[in-house]
Amino acid sequence: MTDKFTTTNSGAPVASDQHSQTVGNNGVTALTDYYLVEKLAQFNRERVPERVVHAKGGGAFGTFTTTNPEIARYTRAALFQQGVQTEMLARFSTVAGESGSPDTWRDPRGFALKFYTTEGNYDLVGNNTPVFFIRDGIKFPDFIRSQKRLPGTHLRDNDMQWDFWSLQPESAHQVTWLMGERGLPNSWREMNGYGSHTYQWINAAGERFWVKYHFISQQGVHGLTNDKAAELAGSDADVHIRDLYTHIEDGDFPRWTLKVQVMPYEDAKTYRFNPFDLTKVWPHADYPLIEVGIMELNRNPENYFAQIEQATFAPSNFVPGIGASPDKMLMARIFSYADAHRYRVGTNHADLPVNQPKNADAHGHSYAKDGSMRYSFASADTPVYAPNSKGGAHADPERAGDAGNWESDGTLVRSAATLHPEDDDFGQAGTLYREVFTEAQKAAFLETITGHVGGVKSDDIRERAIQYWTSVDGDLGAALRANLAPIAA
Ligand code: HDE
Repeated sequence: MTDKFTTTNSGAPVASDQHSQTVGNNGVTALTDYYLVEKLAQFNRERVPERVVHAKGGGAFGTFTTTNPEIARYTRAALFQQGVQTEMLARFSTVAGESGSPDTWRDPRGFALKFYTTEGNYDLVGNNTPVFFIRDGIKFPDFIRSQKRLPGTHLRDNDMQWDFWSLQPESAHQVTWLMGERGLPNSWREMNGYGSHTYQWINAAGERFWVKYHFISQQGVHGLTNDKAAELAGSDADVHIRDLYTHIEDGDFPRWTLKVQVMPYEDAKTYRFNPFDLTKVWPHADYPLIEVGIMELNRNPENYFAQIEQATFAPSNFVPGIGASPDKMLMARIFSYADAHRYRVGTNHADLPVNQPKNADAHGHSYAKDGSMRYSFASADTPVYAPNSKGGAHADPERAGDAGNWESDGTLVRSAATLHPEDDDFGQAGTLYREVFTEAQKAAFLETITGHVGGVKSDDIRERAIQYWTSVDGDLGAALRANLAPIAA
């Protein structure tokens, strides 16, 4: 027997973990057996609601080190100054599957990063693809529901997915990424990460730039075949969680090189397509990649629930020198994530150790107080209001920087107007298929979409899906139609 003794949640010694307290062992159980009650009640409350998207995932801690002195030209953000090393947390995830679903379902992968910087936490919540399915956040609930389960049967459904996608042609670029090898990464270590949105950087002189983030895997980018992914979904549903954990355990730390594309502020006004359109990439020929530094994951979580399940990442967590852009999707996310966290984890989610800022400023200098489960607090003589004459913390526009301010005018509209010559839905999807995919990847791609569209029962939706791919590339659409002819017959 060890010299460690079981206690109740309130620290009192426990008489037994094996036997409830009963009258003469005849089954009449005494309610005074407080430990029995506590143990069963606690068990009923062990779960917080899973994430409504990205429920299945895993992650690790690590560091980000800025190596390029040139980056200070574009941003004053402390973490992007040369030589600065910042502790961080990364969480990788699938999108549509519930928290018990297989790691190897075809899906984009979440690539969520939290940097514990000296100026507060900076969260960059991206995916392993540089674009997204929609360009207006108002459609997000609809999009996600079309990828999940039918209300009646509770089954996922290809008709629902292709009905939505074929009626939302803006999805074509992302669906082309999804049906290619990025949709089935071999492991989280072997995939790139992207901020996806255009963000704003502001340097020490107050000059603004637009940027896009690329985290390039130093392990390469490798995908699974449909067959291998299906096999693993059955034989090892947690293969990606296991892969990341064991590589870090073995000291084989995965690394990514962060590179950015930088667009001068004024270029956005005349660029040939909307540079804030989340369904578009910026051709590297227009804005080449500039190396920033190295991300390394080198420490596993000690407790999955406390440090990964309760981790809360929010695109609204900016730091001085980094801000938003006029991207409708980013705007919607700025509201949605912190709202999700207050609901899912609790009012004081940011007070949990994994989410708490590490910079000295943060402790006792926020005027947030009380609320459910709060346990950190400022000293009794710290004022709880501002302004005050008691030496309490005060706001400072210079420290905060004026990130997020940019010139904007025009009337309030509800519109998807295409204001730039190349604001279209299929162009970049066709370029990706024709110019980036190898011949082998094109063949695998046709096989995948044949299988996926082949699973559509409705002739009308299947025809729309064939039209969708024909709009991406005529030859691809013709080959798909030929493959599906037996079904249509
Ligand atoms: Fe998310 N997304 N999202 N998303 N998302 C969430 O926040 C949302 C979008 C992404 O590992 C939720 O904590 C809206 C794009 C990741 O904890 C929720 C819109 C991109 C994660 C939410 C989007 C993402 C989430 C669900 C359309 C890539 C997991 C639970 C405007 C650039 C983060 C939660 C983690 C999670 C809202 C679209 C990536 C519901 C409203 C685009 C990686 O708040």
